[in-house]
Amino acid sequence: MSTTVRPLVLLGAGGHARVLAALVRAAGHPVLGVCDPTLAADGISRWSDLDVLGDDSALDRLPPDSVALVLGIGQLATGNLRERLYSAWRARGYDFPTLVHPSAWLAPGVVLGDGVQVMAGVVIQPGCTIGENSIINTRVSIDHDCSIGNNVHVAPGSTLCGSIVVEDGAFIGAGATVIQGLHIGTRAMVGAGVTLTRDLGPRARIIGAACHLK
Ligand code: JB2
Repeated sequence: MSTTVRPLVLLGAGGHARVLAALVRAAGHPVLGVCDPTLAADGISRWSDLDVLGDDSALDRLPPDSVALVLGIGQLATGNLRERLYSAWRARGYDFPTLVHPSAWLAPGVVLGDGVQVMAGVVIQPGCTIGENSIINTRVSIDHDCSIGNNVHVAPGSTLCGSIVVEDGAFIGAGATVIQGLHIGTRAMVGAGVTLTRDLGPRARIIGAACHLK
């Protein structure tokens, strides 16, 4: 888990970034500003009470030893922009500190990878591990001994009962419930509101409340 005293630069200025702007403010982290190509193209200089630094080329003036980055682009069931930007900026030497909202409760010993974002109201119970660049979104509950991979998004209000394995790039939709002991494969998707009662293979998708994958 990386921590930092360097000022933060937020990448992106959409819905996910707005939640993160509130998180870093609540946690008291210093923020230099936001990089966003759309705001830059529109000539907008302030967003969410932050200075707009420009598009991502503004980082040419801000080397990795002077700032750390916050990835303000979310991850939905499709698309991999978040994952691509994380890898690209890491390769250029930038850190993405772990961010935890002050209202989240994490049991002692929970392990968070670099760039993990834990939003308001989250509970993570003992024995859990969360991989790099994953989003544990608002009011998620992750019970004991779960292993969450890299680049996973657990969307708002979902519940993971204990001893679940979620592989890299998987997406758990808003309000889903996953019963204990299941395995969710790489880049699999659990739709919003689904109650999952069996394993899900790699890239498998399940949509609709309380249904099963054939
Ligand atoms: O290369 C880029 C880039 N490409 C798009 N660099 C930077 N720094 N920013 C980039 N963007 C910006 O990402 C767009 O200009 C836009 O401001 C933002 C995407 O905003 P949007 O609201 O479309 O998506 P989001 O990822 O913030 O939020 C979605 O995912 C969240 C998890 C929404 O659906 C939310 O409701 C959801 N909670």
